[in-house]
This record gives sequence, C-alpha cells and structure tokens, in this order.
Amino acid sequence: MQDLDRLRAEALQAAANADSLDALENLRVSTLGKKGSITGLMKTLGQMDPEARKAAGQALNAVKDEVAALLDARKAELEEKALDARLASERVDVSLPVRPETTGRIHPISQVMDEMIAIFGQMGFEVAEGPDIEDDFHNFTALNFPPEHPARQMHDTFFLPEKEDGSRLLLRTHTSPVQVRSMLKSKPPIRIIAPGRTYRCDSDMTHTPMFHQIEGLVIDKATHMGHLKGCLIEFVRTFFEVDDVPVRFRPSFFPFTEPSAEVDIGCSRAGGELKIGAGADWLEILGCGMVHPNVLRHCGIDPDEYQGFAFGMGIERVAMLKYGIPDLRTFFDSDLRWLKHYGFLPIDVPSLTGGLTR
Ligand code: 2NL
Repeated sequence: MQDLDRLRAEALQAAANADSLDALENLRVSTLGKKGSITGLMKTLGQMDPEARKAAGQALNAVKDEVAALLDARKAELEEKALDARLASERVDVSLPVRPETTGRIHPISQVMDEMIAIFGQMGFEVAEGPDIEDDFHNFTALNFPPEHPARQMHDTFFLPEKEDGSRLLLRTHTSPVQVRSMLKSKPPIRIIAPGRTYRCDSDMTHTPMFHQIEGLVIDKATHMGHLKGCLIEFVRTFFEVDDVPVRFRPSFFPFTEPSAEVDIGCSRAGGELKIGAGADWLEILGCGMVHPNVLRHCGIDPDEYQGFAFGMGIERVAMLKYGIPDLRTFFDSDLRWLKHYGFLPIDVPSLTGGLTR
C-alpha cells in the first residue's frame, strides 16, 4: 500500500495548494472521481484475497474520507474568500452625497416626519409601525370608544366589506392602534412614536381622505403630567426652532385619555403674515393626555401599577404651519412645480446636531 501513502500525501498537498474553486474541482475529479486515482485503487481490491482486502479496504476508505473532508474544507475556505472579494468589489458607499444635478425632492410630509423622528429619537423614543387595515378592537374598543361613539359610524370611517362572521375590517382612523399593539406585545417601560397614514371619510378644503399622524406613548410606573408637559414643550421649541415660543395646555376631551389637553403655541398674525413665537394669538397644534385606565386594561397593563401619557398631531397641519404652505390639498396633487418649491433636497437630512432644517 505504498501507492496509497503516496496518493494520500499528494492529494492532501494539492488540496492545500489549490488556489481556485476550479483547481479544487479538478483535483476532486482526479482523485475521487469515476476515473480518479483513489477510485482506481478501490477497483484493485477485487483481485485481493479476503484478509488483505479487508485491511486495504479500511485503509483506502480512511484516506478517501480524509481527502474528501479536506476538499470540502478547502472549498468552504475558497468560497468565503470569493465572497469577500465580491463584497469588496461591489461595495456601495451609501453615505456619499447625491449628484448635484439631481432633481428629486423629499416631500414636506416625509421631511417633517424625519424631523420629528430625529427629535423624539434623541429623547429616547423608538419608532413603531402597524397595519393600515385594522379591526374594530385595535382602532376603537381598546381605546375606550363607547359602542355608540359617532367616530364608529359608517359616516366617518372607511369600512371593508363585511366578513362571513359579520365583522368588518377598516382603514385605521388614527395611529393609536399601533400603540395598542405595542402595549399588548411588550411590557412597560414603553417609549414609542407611531408616525403613519390614517384615513377618514372626509374631503373638503381642510380635510383629505388620507392624511398623516404621529402619536407618542410613554408608559412607566411613575410617569406623570409633568413629564408630558416637559416632553411636549421641548418638542415644540426644537421643532419650530423658536426658543421662547409660548406653549399653553388647555383642558380638552378624548375617549382614550384622562385628563386630556390640547396644546397651543403662541404666534402673531400682525400684517397678515403668520409668525410663530411670542405674539397676540394662539395656534392649536396637538392633543395629549394621561392614558385612560380602561385603555391600559384593554392592553393588558395593570393601571394600579403603571400609568403614562400619550399625544397625537396631524403632520400636514404642522408642516403647513412650519413651512408656510397655505393649501392642504396641494400636498397630494403630485405637482412637480409645487414639489420643487416646497420639497427638500435629499442631502438635507434632519438631525439635531447637523441642524433640523437648513
Ligand atoms: C390629536 C390628538 C391624541 C392620543 C392621541 C393615545 C394613544 C393611546 C392611548 C391614549 Cl394607545 N392616547 N393617543 C392621546 C391624546 C391625543 O391625538 O389631536 N391628534 C391629531
């Protein structure tokens, strides 16, 4: 079996030296293939007497397995190398600036959402998402809407055709169901914002059937109204980029919060131009409150152990105020001239360190 020792040494050496997958495949064929050297030795076993055949067979099988294992290992090694080389050659630097001649613009809705995500992200909120098509429980019942609440009527909500069991899915009328799902899924502490599309059966000068909202939710053991006020005052000043903008909390009502408040910011309309900051007038910009105990209970959270605050605002509305866009319906016209005027360059990525808006 001198032949075998030599074959083994040669094969192992060749496998270690193979520097391409092709070379490795050729080696496999020339050793373990149908006409390969090791296969050739196998064929000589038939002419041996039984004793000798047994010993030689075992030795041969061991070498065959050893060579096969080394070929496999070397193959994996070469494949990984090839992949690394390919990844290196096809690398794309996504942080490179866009070409200056670009004509695309970021829609003000997207820009404002990104600005809000930057602000709340800095405060420790995470972005949560959920489906646009919802059911009655997540959109209404869990949020403490009484069975006869007008918002549940055909009139205000887009319903999908009735299912066999008589239930109807609907297009979410606010992003609150996203937070309901988050509460049902994970234990407090919770700190999330939910930006996204919402739908209501409404269309006139100041309403479009699809619009955008962002809502926020904080749940912990001792979260209180002071946290809510501090969080929203900080948000408003950063978002409107006015340090001394007056902020006013006015009592209000929502089924899902108690107590509830609406937030106004100071502004002046002197000379017909709206200016945000200290002035004679107030502008309503968002609604908020402490999460109603019934909502916590519906979402599997014990209101005796946890409490929290929530808020919600319309993206179109604050985008119009911040960027002086006079007409809501132009948001959805897909008019390139409008987008060129009100849109943002892709390099104007909002960040608190790089400037929220340039
Ligand atoms: C508004 C007012 C608000 C909320 C949204 C909320 C969500 C959950 C529980 C409790 Cl899961 N509250 N969201 C709370 C207060 C006001 O939105 O004027 N939106 C445009």
